[in-house]
Amino acid sequence: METGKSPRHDPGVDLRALGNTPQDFARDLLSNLYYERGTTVESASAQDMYDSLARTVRDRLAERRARTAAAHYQANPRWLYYLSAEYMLGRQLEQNLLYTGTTDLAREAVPDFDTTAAQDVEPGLGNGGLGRLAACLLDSLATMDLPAVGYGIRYDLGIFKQDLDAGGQVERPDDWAFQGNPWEFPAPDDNQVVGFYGKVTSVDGRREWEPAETVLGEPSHMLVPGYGTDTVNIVRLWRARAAQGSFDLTRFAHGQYAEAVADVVRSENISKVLYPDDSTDLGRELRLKQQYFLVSCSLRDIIRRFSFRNDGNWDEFAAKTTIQLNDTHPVLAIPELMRLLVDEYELDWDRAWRITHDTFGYTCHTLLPEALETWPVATIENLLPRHLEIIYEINARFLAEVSERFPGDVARIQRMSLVQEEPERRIRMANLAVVGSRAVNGVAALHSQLLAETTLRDFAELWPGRFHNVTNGVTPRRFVKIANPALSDLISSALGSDAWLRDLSLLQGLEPFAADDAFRARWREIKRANKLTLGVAPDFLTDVIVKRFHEYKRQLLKLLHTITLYQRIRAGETPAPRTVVFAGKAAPGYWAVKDVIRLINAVAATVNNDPAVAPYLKVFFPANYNVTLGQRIYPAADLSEQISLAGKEASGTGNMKLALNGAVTIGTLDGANVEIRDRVGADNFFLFGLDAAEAATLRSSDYRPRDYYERDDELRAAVDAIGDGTFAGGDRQAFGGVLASLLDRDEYLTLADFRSYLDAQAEVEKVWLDAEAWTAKSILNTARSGYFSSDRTIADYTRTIWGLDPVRVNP
Ligand code: Z16
Repeated sequence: METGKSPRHDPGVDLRALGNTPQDFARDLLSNLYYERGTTVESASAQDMYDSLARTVRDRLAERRARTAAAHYQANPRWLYYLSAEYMLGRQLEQNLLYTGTTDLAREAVPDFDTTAAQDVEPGLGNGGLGRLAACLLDSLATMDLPAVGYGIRYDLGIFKQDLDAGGQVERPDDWAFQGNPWEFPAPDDNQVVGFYGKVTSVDGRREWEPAETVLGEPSHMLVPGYGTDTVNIVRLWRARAAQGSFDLTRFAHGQYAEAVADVVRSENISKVLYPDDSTDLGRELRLKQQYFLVSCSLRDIIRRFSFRNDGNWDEFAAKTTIQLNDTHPVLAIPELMRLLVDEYELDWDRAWRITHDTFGYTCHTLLPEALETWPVATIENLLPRHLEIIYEINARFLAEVSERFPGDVARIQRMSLVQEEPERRIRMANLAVVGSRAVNGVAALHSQLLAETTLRDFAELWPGRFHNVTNGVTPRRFVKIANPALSDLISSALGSDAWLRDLSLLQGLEPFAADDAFRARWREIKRANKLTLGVAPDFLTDVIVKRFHEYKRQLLKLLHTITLYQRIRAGETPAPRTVVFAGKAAPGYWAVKDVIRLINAVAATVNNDPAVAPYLKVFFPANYNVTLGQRIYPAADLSEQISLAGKEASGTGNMKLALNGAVTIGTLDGANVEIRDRVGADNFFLFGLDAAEAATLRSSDYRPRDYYERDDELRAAVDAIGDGTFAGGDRQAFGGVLASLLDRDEYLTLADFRSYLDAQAEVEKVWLDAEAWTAKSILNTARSGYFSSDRTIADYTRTIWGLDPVRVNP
């Protein structure tokens, strides 16, 4: 049982009396409407009805949850704890209806189901790939009956909402739980006290940290059901609350009312807002506070859970507990566990270090140097003085080990040190993560290889056995079954069952259907219908690039191609009709790509308002790309654009969602594209561009983008159109920044890859015009992408890193 308060209490009643007849369901719905919302069917608002429906569904999961907790208590298993600053859970209602088998019951019981379901808000507690991966992994863990808890932060404000104003991005706050969150169970009694600042003193030869400030962490959890099983795990999210005594009575007594609550506000700000930067590190103190807040609350909760069945038996801790660090954001867990074991539980250093090291695994998600977190020593010293001492001690012992292995290799010691010296002293969080973990992994084969050869090379030389690859995956429940019901039905009828939803390798069985005319026609019909649902032309090729905006992802390359298509059409060519779909958010301070968004929308306005171009080209930029919008775009896509500069995208996961929905990829040899191409076959993938080695060589040479610009007429015309006011009502300054970045620096080699990309697009067009040939490739992409299920990812983690056993839940 997860809280451990009265583990063996048997209420002696069968809660499964929550029946699943239409009468049972309707009665429970009414009961929630009356007793939880205090209203009636006649006067219920859409929100009342939604909330009551959500509770009715949630109660069915809660009953499974109770049985899961009982089975876990009984088994006393080894646990996985996933620590992540981000979770992008996606909408809950449709998923939970599917997982409880109550979709039809709900449609019957709820008067206006679609309006009701439209009230569902997605908790956007993440930026992009990393947060969505966390959610997919939790889904697969539960589906595979693995005992796991996800820990995170319950931000009041999730990832900002994106509006487009005159084509530019405008951010609005995402107060996602404004109307309440019916999926969440608060557990205020399990709160934890978190310390900050203060000083460290020696007491009887021990170090004692006296924080100057304390904040409460109040948990709540959301249910994480497995598909096709009774297991329901949880994701536990911490919210900051002011500790008792934060209210300043003296100030209040002096009439300083706002000042009296200043400390309360300061404390509660810790979980106020998600930092909206994907793959760049801004280094704000509040962010470090968030990280320590997550880590401190979660570790104490983990120890509480451990103590419940294994109290005081520290030598069992690492056998019963494995903690996975999702990027460096939760890496303070390493010095924090050391502090708890050494200072609070009084273990000696060596024993504490063995336990700590054996407990942690670290997943790295990047190769970009600017994404690797470092914190100024001064910031850590001020906020977490005892942790800095511990980091220094870890470093001293670690560097002694390096010196012994590589005597006199000063440069190596400087590179590997947890402390960077220049230009200011900073703590390197990735180095700390590697030193303090039993296992380190990258997220795609190429990424893991490049990590070991470049970013983490010194560490891979020292400890080759510590380095692993675990290629990312996505849940087929959300991204095929829920997102694309018609295609899912077709797949199930072709395969004779829906067993593929729990064993995605079964999609292989679709291969023969690639040669079946009737099946191909049906496949095309579904794609067509999905395009209508998205609101794009059903007979145009739907060409999609949907992801966070980043220069390395090269949305600009797609735009240069789009401009070239426009110019060709203006010159009288008649290419195959296509809709180019761009979607994604830019970090609010990332002006280089905010300009790209503005430029895309300026091109869209020009293209979409030109009647001569209308039969051949449209540009569509739906605002606010999130999980919900993704679920509408993937099923409608024909062509998946994965065009990052090789060696920059760690994995990508949109590439997998699109391939599973029958989109054919055009891409570079980057991230998981490499593995997608290996599996679907080179004939069913449009490859272009420099590979990672070539890109690295060109970047380190004297690369001159202007040479490419001058030598290629179409490239020059496209670039010139950005600078000559074509898309800005004649204003030549409007996109000057974009123009200069391309011609003067072109950090991500967009111009170098342009011609190769256009050649590959010509190949795309040729195949597209042969509808049967295209459909066969589309089917084979789905049939051969079963490997990219997050169930396979979890199987890999379980085998190579976690060593977990499933715990079956009794019916
Ligand atoms: C993120 O979403 C990713 C990396 C990172 O350092 C920080 C954030 Cl917030 C992404 C990678 O860019 C992407 O390639 C990968 O597929 C994803 O993490 C999941 O591993």
